Amino acid sequence: MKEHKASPLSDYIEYPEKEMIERSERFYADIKRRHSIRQFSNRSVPQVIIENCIKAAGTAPNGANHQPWQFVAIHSSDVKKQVREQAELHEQGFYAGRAGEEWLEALQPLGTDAQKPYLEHAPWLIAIFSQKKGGTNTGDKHTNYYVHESVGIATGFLITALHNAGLVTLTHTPKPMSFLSKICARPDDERPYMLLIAGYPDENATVPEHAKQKKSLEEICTFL
Ligand code: IYR
Repeated sequence: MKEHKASPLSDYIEYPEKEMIERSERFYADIKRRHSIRQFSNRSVPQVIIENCIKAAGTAPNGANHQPWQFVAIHSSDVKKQVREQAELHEQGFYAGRAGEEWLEALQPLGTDAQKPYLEHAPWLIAIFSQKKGGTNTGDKHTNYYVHESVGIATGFLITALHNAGLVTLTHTPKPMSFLSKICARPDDERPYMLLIAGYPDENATVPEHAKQKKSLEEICTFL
């Protein structure tokens, strides 16, 4: 490697192989219980939990460590109402035909429609923005690299962290999402990436049978 400033890896933990197997099994058993939920309770969730989960997301690997993301955690009822109104407006067009027949057919087993009451009822919406320009220091205006990959991984960390904390989530990607930039007052060089809904499940929450159908290891993985 070329010369660069570095410090020793001091927080790595090596587990005995048996424990590694157990840990990998336990993690799989736990993450298997994560489901996208569309029926949320309006029970409140302390902000510190959301803060900790976003801090976890902020540790994701990313291009040149520019951390090309911004998380807007929305708790305000007024802002949530605006998001719901705008999202439903766009979704109405989507479900009325913009999606096209094939897409609507693919969504049929999920039971989704243009109504998004959870955007108002869930305690937290987290709007995730990607930054084309930036740098390791806030305010930098350098080029960012692998922005989509970086923000995607951070979003995965966030979903996992929220699940680990005991909350449920829904990834929502209304199309177009530009209204989120306006509502969240984000600058032009940031793009809305995804909207996460987070909270407790409604006591009658359901999981579509379709969503439980996971491909087997043999189907998703090849060992060479
Ligand atoms: N954004 C729409 C449609 C939708 C699209 C996909 I792909 C999904 O997996 C689920 C929904 C909506 O939220 O209803």
